Amino acid sequence: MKEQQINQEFDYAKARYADLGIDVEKAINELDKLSISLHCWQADDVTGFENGDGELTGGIQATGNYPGKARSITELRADIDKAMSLLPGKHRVNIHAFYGDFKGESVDRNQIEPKHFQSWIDWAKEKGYGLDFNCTCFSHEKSADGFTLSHRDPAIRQFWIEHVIRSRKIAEEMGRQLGTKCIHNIWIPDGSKDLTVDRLLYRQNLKDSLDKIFEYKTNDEYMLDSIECKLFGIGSESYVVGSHEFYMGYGVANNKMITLDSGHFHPTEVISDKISSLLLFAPEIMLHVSRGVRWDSDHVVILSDELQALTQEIIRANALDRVHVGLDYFDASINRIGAYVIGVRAAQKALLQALLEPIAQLRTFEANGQNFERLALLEEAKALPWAAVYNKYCQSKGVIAGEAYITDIQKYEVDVTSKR
Ligand code: RNT
Ligand code: ZN
Repeated sequence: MKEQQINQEFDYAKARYADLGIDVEKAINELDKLSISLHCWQADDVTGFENGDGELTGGIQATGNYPGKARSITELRADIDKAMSLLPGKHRVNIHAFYGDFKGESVDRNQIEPKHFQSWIDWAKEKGYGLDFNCTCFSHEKSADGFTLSHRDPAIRQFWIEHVIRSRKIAEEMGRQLGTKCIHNIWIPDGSKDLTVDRLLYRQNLKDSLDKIFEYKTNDEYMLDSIECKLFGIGSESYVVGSHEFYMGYGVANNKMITLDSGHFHPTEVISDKISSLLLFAPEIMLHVSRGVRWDSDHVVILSDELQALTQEIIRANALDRVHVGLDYFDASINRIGAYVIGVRAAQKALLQALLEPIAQLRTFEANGQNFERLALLEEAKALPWAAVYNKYCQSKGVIAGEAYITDIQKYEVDVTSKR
């Protein structure tokens, strides 16, 4: 888009929003403060950088074989830098424990230390990114039978307890060095394919393991703990130990942040409506924004009705400081850098639309019982010129506005990823 055109459209949008009493510049400033956490695992189809065959297990699947995936830390960082260059604002990178910089050494999960992540911290510091972190309780021989922290064998549970405590220490160090709180998320694959009779036993084990994990106290100036539930996975269709009720109960009882992943509920169940309930009982919420197509398929996030509902709920609840937006999907069938940019831009557009909502008028209609008026204004708001505001935001940050980023990613593909 030409600069002049962006400016003209923005001026028109500004006047149009002013009619409704909305200050577009204020909305841009708010949006600019919102960091989105980019999951590192989109760049290499959740492979990680441990020695070994790197087979993905745990009931999650990346399908597709689009050429050019990142094969090393250097390539992965370059790809994330490329994606970041096409995103206005300051963002975060969400790293999994098996992406450590092990320098060819064989380091088992119960041996990881902050030093294995120092080069990530240095890179993040240099680029101005925040970091978030995750323990990796899948793609490992000690998770091969589908159980980790809830395993029947206390020695296996202990192995994973050690891994998660070490991961939390790494998160703490990331937050300390970068001066921005690192969120450590626990997601485990535990569950079974078929009917399970000792459901209570595994859940007791998981509760006990979590209690031991959280006995190690971290500094909450540097890191925060979050726990992520799931409905089912491939190979854990009949029973998942860490269900929604399990983690909601655990989180509320122990004051832990709860991660809501859009793909982790029944197909017609949405996480947008969970925000205003959880905010009353959990300290904070982490989002794994994803797009399930018929199942938890982890498709690239797009500007869907549910994404808009999600961001509206955050803004309407005035909860920007308590809800952390992260992405979680892995599509190996399209250009992976493009997948990042589509997802983050969609999340930003949804947040901007929500920030530009004529909320005062909508609330008045609702309070007066004027439900036709409320619905009509919600419909009109969808077509307000928010895209012109987003383009202006991109331009003001020196980032390509509109569809021209497609060509830029194509160029990176020709110059870089196609040569891998
Ligand atoms: C799996 C969970 C989990 C993972 C990442 C890799 O269903 O969504 O968050 O996607 O930890
Ligand atoms: Zn997730």
